[in-house]
Amino acid sequence: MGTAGIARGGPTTARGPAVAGWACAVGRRRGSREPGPFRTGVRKEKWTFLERTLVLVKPDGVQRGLCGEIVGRLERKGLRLCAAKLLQPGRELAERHYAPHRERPFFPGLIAFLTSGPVLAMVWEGPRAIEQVRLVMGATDPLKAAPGSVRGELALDVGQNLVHGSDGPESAAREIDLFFRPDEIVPYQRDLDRWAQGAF
Ligand code: RTP
Ligand code: MG
Repeated sequence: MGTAGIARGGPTTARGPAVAGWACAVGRRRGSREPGPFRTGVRKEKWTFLERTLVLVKPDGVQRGLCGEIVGRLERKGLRLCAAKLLQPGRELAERHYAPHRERPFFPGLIAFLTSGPVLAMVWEGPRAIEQVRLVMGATDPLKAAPGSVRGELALDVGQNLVHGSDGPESAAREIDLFFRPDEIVPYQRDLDRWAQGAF
């Protein structure tokens, strides 16, 4: 199974793969040895799942010195960084990563751009991390992105829009597997997760 979920095997939840370490530690279902779902909030009404998502600071973001800005925004959001590496994607990796867009007219330019310089590849995790990251990134076209988002505030061009985030559980699993081996993803907990991730 993909590493968007449990790094070393385990069940897949309805929202995609659950992340074993934190879910087990914080909210295993009473009497069950299965990780997650766990309850969030003191009223214990809402069930949610930790997700993992692939984030790339694209070549324009690295060249513009915006890695720290983008990492900082995701950290301040409360998400947890669990893998990171700087690499220059080759054509094969870039084409596999953006394979769903293979037939689109912008595909050749997209591949040329993604292979043009180093990217910072990361895995971030947290409750509904896939959507949370997309919110921090903003819409694909910077003209349509919310003003406070990365793209809305820092980008001008739809092609050079600084950052990539997986768009769903299946793509997250696929993309994390493309960029990271399972043993490169580091499960750990922070005390602040209790305060930032709704698991108090
Ligand atoms: P990403 O995959 O990079 O996170 O971006 P996204 O989900 O917001 O947008 P997506 O539809 O997946 O498109 C992937 C990337 O292709 C470039 N693009 N160019 N010229 C165009 O009309 C066009 N449309 C998309 C963008 O760089 C976009 O991020
Ligand atoms: Mg996309």
